Amino acid sequence: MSIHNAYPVLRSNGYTLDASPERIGQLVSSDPGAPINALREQFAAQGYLWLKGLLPREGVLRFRERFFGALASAGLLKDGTSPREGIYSGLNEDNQAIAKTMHEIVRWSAYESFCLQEPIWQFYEQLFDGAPYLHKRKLIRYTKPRDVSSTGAHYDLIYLRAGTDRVATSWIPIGDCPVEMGGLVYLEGSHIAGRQMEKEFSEKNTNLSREEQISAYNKSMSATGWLTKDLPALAEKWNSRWLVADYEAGDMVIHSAYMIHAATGNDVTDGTMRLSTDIRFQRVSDEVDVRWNNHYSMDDML
Ligand SMILES: O=C(O)CCC(=O)C(=O)O
Repeated sequence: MSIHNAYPVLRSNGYTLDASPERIGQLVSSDPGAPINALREQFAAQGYLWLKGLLPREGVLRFRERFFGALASAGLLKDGTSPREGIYSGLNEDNQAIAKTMHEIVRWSAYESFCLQEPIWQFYEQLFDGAPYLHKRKLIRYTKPRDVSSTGAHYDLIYLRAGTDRVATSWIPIGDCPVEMGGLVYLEGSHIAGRQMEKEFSEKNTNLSREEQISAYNKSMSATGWLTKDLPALAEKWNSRWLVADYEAGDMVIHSAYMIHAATGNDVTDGTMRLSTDIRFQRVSDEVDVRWNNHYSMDDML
């Protein structure tokens, strides 16, 4: 469904987003070919940039095909469908086999080179006006239709407190991701709130050990590090709107380390799975949070 006329009902972890115009809106898109100074200013003002069509679409779809192809033997895909479609089988997939393959996928050269394709690092080189560094810990996620759990509201610095705060996250849809498929949603203007919250956390945490201060799970945080799962209440609290988008393969959206974001559930009816990766860049000359110097693993506590 297009969001230009009406928003579909959007849910996140059992909460339904308020669809009033005061609480929901549309992400503003940017032309990746615009002058870099204009993009820098827009990034500083919005806390995000939705770079339409930065990547060659066919390459993104080929990577989708490779990803789901690797998980086909674990029973994830519907019989008779192609990995490029990524249609969920709806059967009991082999979760152990999936975990093993996911562990391998984050180490694939093909994945690394997807994340480091030229338009991405060249964009960051311009944005940062210096050599970019990609964190080794990279996340790739698929979401099945009707899965109730989705990413709760947070800003990324919660998990990255031991390095520079000049980190930018790239969230890349690997396939088309219309609003109802549950892509990333941003709380409008929340990079200001995120900065304020982080300041309050660090003031509260001065008496903690260094290890606790940098932990996303210290006593000032929730069990998951998320600010909340209740997206409607957060929008009320900050009198803001959740910004949503019909993402397409080839797009890349980036956000600052303070920008509050979350995901909504995948509510499509044709079984298509959402696939995306989220990866983090910074200037190579800035301090790196060493906890991100390893590949993702389920027990890395980040
Ligand atoms: O894809 C998701 O569900 C969450 C991604 C995320 O939190 C991020 O890009 O920082």
